[in-house]
Amino acid sequence: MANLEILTFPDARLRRRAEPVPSVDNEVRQLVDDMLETMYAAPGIGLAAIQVNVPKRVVVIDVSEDKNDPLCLINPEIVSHDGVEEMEEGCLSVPGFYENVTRAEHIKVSALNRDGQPFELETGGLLAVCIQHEIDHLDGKLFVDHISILKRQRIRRKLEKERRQSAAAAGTARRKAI
Ligand code: QAP
Ligand code: CO
Repeated sequence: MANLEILTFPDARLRRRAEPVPSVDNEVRQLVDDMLETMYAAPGIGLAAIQVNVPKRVVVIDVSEDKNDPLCLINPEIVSHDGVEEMEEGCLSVPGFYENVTRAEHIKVSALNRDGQPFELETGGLLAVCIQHEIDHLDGKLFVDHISILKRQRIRRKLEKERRQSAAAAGTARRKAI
């Protein structure tokens, strides 16, 4: 198991389209386990492989209260959807920022599980929102693409500034250590 590094907006690698998984082998299962460990450690409720710099169509989610109900979706597809719902979303790749996003209220999704078996899931509420958010990641989309350009720019500038400051602090720490 490994706690993987999570890419943060506006990293260009988050904008790639992830490739379908041709077969669910041990390497994919290892990735799923590492992603679950990374998500639980963060802590978060959902993570897509592209966020840990692996451009494959793999998603892990756990919206349970006790964090004991992991869900793995490989090559997920929305089969049908209905209704409209607005919910406040965050993202491990956009740390510290939360905005309202409008999405489908109910969805039916098909995917492969960790054993490579196909399944379908009909759901609503937070789980439905989370699945849509994670499938967006697989197509290089982030929740900030659903908000105004002004808000998105504000978030991008703040995260770029934080990144510069932490890079500068790391440089100082390194020079002190030498
Ligand atoms: C996606 O997001 C999601 O800013 C999963 O500082 C979120 O797990 C879908 C997190 C909400 C629907 C609703 C975010 C952790 C976790 C942060 C997450 C942060 C620490 C986000
Ligand atoms: Co996200």
